[in-house]
Amino acid sequence: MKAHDGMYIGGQWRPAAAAETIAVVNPADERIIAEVPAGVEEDVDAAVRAARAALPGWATTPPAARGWSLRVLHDELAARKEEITATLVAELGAPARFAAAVQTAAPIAALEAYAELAGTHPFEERIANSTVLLEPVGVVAAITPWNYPLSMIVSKVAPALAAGCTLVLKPAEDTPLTAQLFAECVDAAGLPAGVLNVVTGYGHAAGRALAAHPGVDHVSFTGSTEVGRRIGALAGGAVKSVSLELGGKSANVILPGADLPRAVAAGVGHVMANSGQTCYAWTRMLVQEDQYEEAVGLAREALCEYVVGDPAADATRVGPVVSAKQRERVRGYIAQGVAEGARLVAGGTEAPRATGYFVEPTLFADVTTDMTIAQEEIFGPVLGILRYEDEEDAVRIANDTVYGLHGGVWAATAQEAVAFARRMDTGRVDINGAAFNTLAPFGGYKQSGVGREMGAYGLREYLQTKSIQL
Ligand code: TXE
Repeated sequence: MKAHDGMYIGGQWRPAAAAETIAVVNPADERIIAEVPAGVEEDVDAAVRAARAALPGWATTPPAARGWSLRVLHDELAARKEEITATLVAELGAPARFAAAVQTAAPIAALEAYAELAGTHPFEERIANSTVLLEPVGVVAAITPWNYPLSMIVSKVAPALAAGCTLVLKPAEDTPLTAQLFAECVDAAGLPAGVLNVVTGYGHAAGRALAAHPGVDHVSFTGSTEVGRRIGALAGGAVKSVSLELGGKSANVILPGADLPRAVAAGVGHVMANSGQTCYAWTRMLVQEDQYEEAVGLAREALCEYVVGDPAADATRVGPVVSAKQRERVRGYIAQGVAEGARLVAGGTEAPRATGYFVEPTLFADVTTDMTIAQEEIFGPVLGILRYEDEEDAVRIANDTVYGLHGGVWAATAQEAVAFARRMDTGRVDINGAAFNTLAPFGGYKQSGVGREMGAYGLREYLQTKSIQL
């Protein structure tokens, strides 16, 4: 696959400072498809300088004009959507249909929404004798993960640019090609040099150097809670602001009276999407004990639809996980689930294909909150079903993890479901399969993170507040 051997800095592809490269592997066949440069401190420093140099001009560009630039960027991405999808299939192993609809079309639509928001968001308000100005926070470090490469880039770059910030993006080492394509689109859209810079590289080198760089004013990170904690500490020490979107262990609570077959099927689909590599996936399904075995049977049936296969094939619903490291991690959790006494209803540790990082879609019943698989993020196609006695018990179980990113509630009436949702310690809840709203705030309670993404709340992360008294 086509890849750049340099970094996109100051509106140009510049030679990387070091010779080391990172091999990009297609997780479906384990073949190396490209090499990208492994960025070092020198690359990061050059990128931060370019972002700083571009900041005064971009910050003072009228918001509507920034929105117009984002719209041009949107058009560039939309014109290359097939290429983006093919790249996502190749470097992530995302099934083609899912890659087109969810991994490509959805973030391109989100970008358009941000273009609109740049022109309409109030960057100034009056409070009694004060004028309150919302000003760009400055140079942003965006560190993104591999599971939704374009979505994660858009969810940081678009609001930051709309707010008037400039950025350095460090994409995940597993999926750098989508980020390079994104930089090409930024370039083609004619955005001012330096407003977006891309440094590919490893987290422990380029990522760490970027998060620690004194020329960065705000760090926006999505990834593991472990790394998020480190970045939070670094940012705190330097008194710079930070947004952290971390792991999840979300509960899908099915209350008696809900449409059980629909709720179970949707719950299974939520976890199997993107081969289970979704931070907000409903990985714990909670079912009342009287309906428990029926739900387990329905889930087993629903799982049959999630056939593992070549991600490039149209019919494939579950592709490989992103890397050998992730496959071993997921298999380790499955083995631990069995060892701790959960009932393996479907799937397991056996590889469904000889080549590629595939994991069998797996279903556990008799999962209890003390088990590792009920507490830790597995990040693979693995669903656990837990039993509850009554509503109090369901609330207790739903809230019994260190995470609080998302959740689902299914009930006979929306009113009943909303009453339950109010008691959940989580940042976002979908009732009875409600549609995903890209304008609604997304982010975590507890150890799922700090700050919000999406819509006006996402934009707010990149603004700082000044009040002028008259
Ligand atoms: O994440 P990392 P990994 C979870 C999920 C997964 C686990 C491990 O449970 O199984 O994390 O995945 C960069 N300073 N999520 O190892 O390491 C790294 O280069 C600065 C949930 O891939 O957190 C990449 O760009 N940056 C999650 C990004 O951080 C560093 C999505 C994420 O990588 C760094 C992905 C450092 N010291 C994984 N170390 C979600 N919330 O959606 C790494 N990075």
